[in-house]
Amino acid sequence: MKTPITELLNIDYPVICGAMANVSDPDLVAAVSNAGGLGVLATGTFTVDEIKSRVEDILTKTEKPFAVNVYLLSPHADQVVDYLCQSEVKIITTGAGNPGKYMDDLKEAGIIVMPVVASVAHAKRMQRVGAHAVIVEGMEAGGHIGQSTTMTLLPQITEAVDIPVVAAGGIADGRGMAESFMLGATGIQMGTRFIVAKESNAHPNFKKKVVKANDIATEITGNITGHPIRLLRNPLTREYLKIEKSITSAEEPDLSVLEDLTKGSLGRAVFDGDIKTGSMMAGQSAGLVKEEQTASEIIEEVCAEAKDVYANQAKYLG
Ligand code: TUI
Repeated sequence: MKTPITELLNIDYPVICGAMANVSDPDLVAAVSNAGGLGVLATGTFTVDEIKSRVEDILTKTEKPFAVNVYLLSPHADQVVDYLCQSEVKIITTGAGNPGKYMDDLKEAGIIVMPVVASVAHAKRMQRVGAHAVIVEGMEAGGHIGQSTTMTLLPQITEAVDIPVVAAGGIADGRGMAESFMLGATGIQMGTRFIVAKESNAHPNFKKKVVKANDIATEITGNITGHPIRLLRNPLTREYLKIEKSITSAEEPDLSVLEDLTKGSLGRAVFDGDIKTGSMMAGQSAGLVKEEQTASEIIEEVCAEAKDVYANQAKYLG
């Protein structure tokens, strides 16, 4: 497939695997890139050394283009960007903030920058400061989210900017891909579907929960913190939401109880398979994910289905 996104990134399919904390490690990144999509390393709050060793690992596993995500709420974000500017990494995505102050350095280093945006204003600002493309993420996505849905936000942003747009949030199959293209995107980013990729190191218990999830399996926690997070419902989210509700009306809410509850919870879900007290970040599209497949099978199936859907549905509009 050839689109402005495949041309920009020099990849075969306009499919990006969203950076998922602890899940998007070198094996998954390389598998997605080797399959012709774009693998993206999640770096969360990793130090530069932790990122460097992973980048070196990826370079031994693929010669195809891959990206590194910069989590802008990380205390190490400044050092991470400094490192990336003098590394072999040629593409980055950013999340959970505004990468504006880094743009000059990144562009000078010849790096392709694709910020994740969750509003029209942010998308326009990113175009103005020189982003090569934007990834528009609706609140159907897993993890840290904005407020608008993909279906409403995407056409407003494709109308507002001239740079290529990638759609994210709520997409897990070819129907979502076809819909995204109809709304003006020329690439898609999926996370949840890749949690269950064979090459993903998510614990089998976590993968099983994704496959079993239905349409109402996720919750949004953390509104009180200003950083809402979508994840699969379990005893942890029930307890979190109970506490959140009880302290929401407090004049000076004590967030430390919530911090204690979630400390280490991401690792408990992904590495230990603790589906009761672990944070299983996943999007609403979990209800669409049916089975474990290789990254290559996922990418080829989604692209083939998108073409099929288009061929079959377009006749009603013609
Ligand atoms: O970054 C994400 N999702 C994430 S990052 C993450 S790592 C984590 N680990 C442990 C605990 C908590 C988080 C988990 N999920 N998605 C990209 C994204 N960015 N979604 C929304 C945004 C966003 C939101 C507001 C981007 C910019 C923004 O504001 C910019 C501005 O200037 O207003």
